[in-house]
Amino acid sequence: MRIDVVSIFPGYFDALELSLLGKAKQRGVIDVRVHDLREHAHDKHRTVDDTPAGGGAGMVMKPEPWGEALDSILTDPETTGEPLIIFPSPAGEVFTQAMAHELAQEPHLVFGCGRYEGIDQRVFEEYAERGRVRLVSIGDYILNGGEVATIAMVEAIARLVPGVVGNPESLVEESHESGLLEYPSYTKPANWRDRAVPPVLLSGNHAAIAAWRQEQSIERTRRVRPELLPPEHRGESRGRHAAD
Ligand code: 6GU
Repeated sequence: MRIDVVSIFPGYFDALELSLLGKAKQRGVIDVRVHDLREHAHDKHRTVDDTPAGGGAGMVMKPEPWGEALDSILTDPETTGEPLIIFPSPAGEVFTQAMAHELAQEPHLVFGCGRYEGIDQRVFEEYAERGRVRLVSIGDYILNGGEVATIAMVEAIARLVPGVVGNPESLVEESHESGLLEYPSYTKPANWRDRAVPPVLLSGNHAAIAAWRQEQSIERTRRVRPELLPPEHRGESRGRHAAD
């Protein structure tokens, strides 16, 4: 999978060199290319923003650097097919695990990270007319720009690309994959500061362990995220646990 990122802060994406994603990059499973938007601003100060048309607070990103940056990716001889362009935006559709799976099927994603009060609307219109564009939010809160949202989305998407996560089984039992939150995990020692690992997990009874985990997932989801459960399963919680 190829991923291009356009940003005025390319340094944010140094984080993608670390851990599993960094190794996947080294192995060539994912090909991440980060572009500095300012390379496409040609005045003395490399200006990428200007005052909003119609007045008001803040600054808006100018369309010309965006047009040049995105065109250079789209016309790159190594770009084949039609990349999906994602603009992280608190005004977009909400990113979910289902969307991560959908986007992990794409051979080429382009993330356009806006800052300030956003990007001139004509940029979205231009690329939506010429290809595929989605505005995507990572949740109902405001970040200063699309960079951190892009890192979150790239991590969620890339770990679903075959060959990025070493043991694909570790992908299936996680929160949100089943529609439920994940059950609690324990390791050794069997007792730590007078706290015991639940005995069923040491019983060797695999059916009983699976049943306990399922029950823990449902109960945790009911307590913490009841809206994830079908309405008929949203009954009274048995009370909030200290660690939730
Ligand atoms: Cl994608 N961008 C910004 N600036 N803030 C956000 C967001 C995105 N998603 C949630 N908050």
